[in-house]
Amino acid sequence: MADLADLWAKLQAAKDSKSLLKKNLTEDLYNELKDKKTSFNGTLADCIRSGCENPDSGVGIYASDPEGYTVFAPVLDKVIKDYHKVDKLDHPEPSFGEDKIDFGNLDPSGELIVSTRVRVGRSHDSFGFPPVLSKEDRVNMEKKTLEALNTLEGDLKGTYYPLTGMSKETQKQLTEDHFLFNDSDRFLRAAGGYNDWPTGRGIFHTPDKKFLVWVNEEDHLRFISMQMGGDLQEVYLRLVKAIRQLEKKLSFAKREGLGYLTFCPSNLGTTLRASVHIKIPKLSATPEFKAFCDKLNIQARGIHGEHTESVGGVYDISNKRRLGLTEFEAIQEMRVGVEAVIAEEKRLS
Ligand code: ADP
Ligand code: CIR
Repeated sequence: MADLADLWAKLQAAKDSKSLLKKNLTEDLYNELKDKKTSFNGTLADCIRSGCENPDSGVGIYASDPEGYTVFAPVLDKVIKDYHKVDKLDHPEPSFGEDKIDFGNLDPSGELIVSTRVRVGRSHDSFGFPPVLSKEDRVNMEKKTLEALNTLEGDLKGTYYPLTGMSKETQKQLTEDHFLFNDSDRFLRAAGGYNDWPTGRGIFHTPDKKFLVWVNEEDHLRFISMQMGGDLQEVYLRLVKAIRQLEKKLSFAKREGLGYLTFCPSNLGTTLRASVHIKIPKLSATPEFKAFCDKLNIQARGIHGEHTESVGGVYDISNKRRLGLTEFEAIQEMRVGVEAVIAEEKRLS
């Protein structure tokens, strides 16, 4: 694996790189940080490897471990402010607003919304992120996660399916059906995200697959609530209930002003992405589609995840902001955005 000096040379040679790493890691900062190490043995090389090896990165930097957000703060804070478009890192305390929710089903007639999903990422504060983990760490982390998941009850009770031993066909089917992750992201690969694959990775889900947990994908944990149709309230409340139960059993990495810590600085804060798969052939065909979404702080993706294409006019529409607002505000921003998308699609039809 390339050492830090080689990575830095590659970054300097990448004159056309538009990444936030390239923009924010100045020579002075590089010199200030190059010999630093976290207590998890995380280094600057662990943080910047992906961005140096992939000059076409958008962000280009990950945190080596939860403490990396402190030790490498001189560069990470700049990237975080830049990515999330905030001047100050003063993310509020979590507030899910369960008692204030009144949004119900966003598409009661079921004409446009195919399915609804809300996810958050969480990290164990006692483990590093992928670049500093050993195979043994991954196995221990999986064990600790499972002990907590196995305490879930009622409609959250489920079964864990490790990737080790799962047939390729099952993995493919679960991925196509939008339930499972795979190892196909070259940015994450370069960051060490697939080291020791598939050890320690797996998926926990309820029999109806409405509550799922991704174990050791990009983040230590991704909690996911999803179902067919547009009942955002039911999906969100199920996720909040799961978070409430699991935070009693596990201690999650969190930092004042940054919220919950994730491997990629783009996911920090609430870590919440609430999305619908929605049929919008008319609106998506207009030249103003992107501007329409930007104005509402929502983002359109293809239906097989980030960087994929739309199929048949169906898009993944989600909240864009995750840092600097509460969970309740993020879900409301998504709701308002999706309602506006539905109204516009109907107007154009
Ligand atoms: P995330 O970072 O939120 O996990 P991705 O864009 O990588 O997002 O998507 C992960 C998976 O979740 C993909 O298979 C995607 O198709 C699926 N997904 C996202 N939103 C929805 C939704 N509203 N309904 C069904 N599947 C969804
Ligand atoms: C990049 O920098 O482009 C990759 N490391 C992926 C960043 C992922 N997050 C994002 O754009 N939301």
